[in-house]
Amino acid sequence: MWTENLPALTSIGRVIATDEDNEDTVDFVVLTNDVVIKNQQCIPTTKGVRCSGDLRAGVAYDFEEMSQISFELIATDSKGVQLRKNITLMIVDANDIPTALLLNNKNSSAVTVQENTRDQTLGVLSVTDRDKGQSYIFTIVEGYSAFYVSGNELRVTSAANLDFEEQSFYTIYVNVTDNGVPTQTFQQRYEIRISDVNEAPTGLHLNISEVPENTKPNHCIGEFMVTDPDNKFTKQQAFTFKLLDANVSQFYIESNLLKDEDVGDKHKYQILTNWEFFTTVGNKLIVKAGLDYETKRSYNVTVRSTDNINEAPFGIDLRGKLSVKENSPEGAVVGTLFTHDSEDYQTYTYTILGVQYG
Ligand SMILES: [Ca+2]
Ligand SMILES: [Ca+2]
Ligand SMILES: [Ca+2]
Ligand SMILES: [Ca+2]
Repeated sequence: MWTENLPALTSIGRVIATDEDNEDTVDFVVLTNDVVIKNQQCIPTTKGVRCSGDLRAGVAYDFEEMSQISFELIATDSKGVQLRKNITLMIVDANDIPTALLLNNKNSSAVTVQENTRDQTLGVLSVTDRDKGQSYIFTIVEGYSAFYVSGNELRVTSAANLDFEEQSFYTIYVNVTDNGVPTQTFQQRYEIRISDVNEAPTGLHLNISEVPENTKPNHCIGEFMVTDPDNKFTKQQAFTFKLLDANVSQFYIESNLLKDEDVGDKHKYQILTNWEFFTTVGNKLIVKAGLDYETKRSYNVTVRSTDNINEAPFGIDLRGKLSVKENSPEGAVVGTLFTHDSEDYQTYTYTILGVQYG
C-alpha cells in the first residue's frame, strides 16, 4: 500500500534476494518507470550472499489516475540466472488540494463590474479538484466590505458604494476549503475592476444672482458651475447649456456664460388704480365704471409712469381713438399708454393721479 501524492524517489521498501553461491552478485531490474531501485548491494552470509536494493517511487502516484501499480521485479545473478516476481502496489487515496477556483467557469482573476452596482452577483464560484464528490466552503479572506460570498456566489453588497472616480479596482482573496480529511484549501486572488458610467450632473448654479442695470449688450452676467460625479477629481466632462424659459429672450448662453442681450433691467409688472372711472391694466387705459355722455363729455386723465430703474421716463402718450362711447362696459379700452424713455426694453407701471371733467 502506498499513499498518492508522495514525491518521486520516496522510499517504498527494500527488495531482497539471496543466492547460495558464495561471492555471487544479484542485479535487480524493473521494466517500468513507476518504481526505481537504488543503492543495490550484496553482502556475504554464512551460506552465499544476500543482495538488496531500495525500492522507490518513480513518480508521485495519483490515486484518481491509477489506484494500483503492477510491475515485474527481475533479479539476475552473475551467471544470468533470473528470478522474476510480479508485484502489485495498492495506492491509497489522499485528499488532494483543489487545483483551481473558477468564476463563471473561467480560470480568470479579473472581474469587471460597473460603478454604482449594488446587491448583484459578480459570478458563481466553482472548483477543480482531483477528488470527486467533495463539497466546498468559500470565504473572502482579505477584502472590502463591498464584496461578500453567499454560498457559491461572489456578490456586491446592497450597501456597496462602487465609485469609479474614487477607486477603480479592488483586490480580494477568496479561499475555498474542501471537506476531505484533512481539509485542503486553495486561495485565488481576484482583481475587481470598476468600469466607468456616465453619471448625471447633480448640481447647477450660476455664480451671480443679480445683474446691474444699464449693462452693455453681450454683458457677461455670470458663469454656470456644474457638479457632476464624473468630474469629482479630474475635469473629464464638459457641458452644454440651454435656456428653457421662452420669456427670457433678453438672455442667452455662450459656452457656460449667461449673457444679457439688452440692458439688464428687471422687468416688474404692477398695476396701481386709484380712480373711480379709469384704471390701467398693463399699458392699457381701461374704463372702470359707467360713463354718461349727458353728464360728462370728456375726461382729462393724468397718468404717472414709473419704471424700475433710476433714469426717469420723460414723456407719456395715450394712443388710440381717445374717445369712448357712453355706457361703455367696465373693461372697455380707451387707449394704449406709451412711455418715452432714454432706455429701451423697459416696462412701466401707470398710476392715475386725477380726473378733470371737461
Ligand atoms: Ca485524492
Ligand atoms: Ca480535495
Ligand atoms: Ca462616472
Ligand atoms: Ca456625467
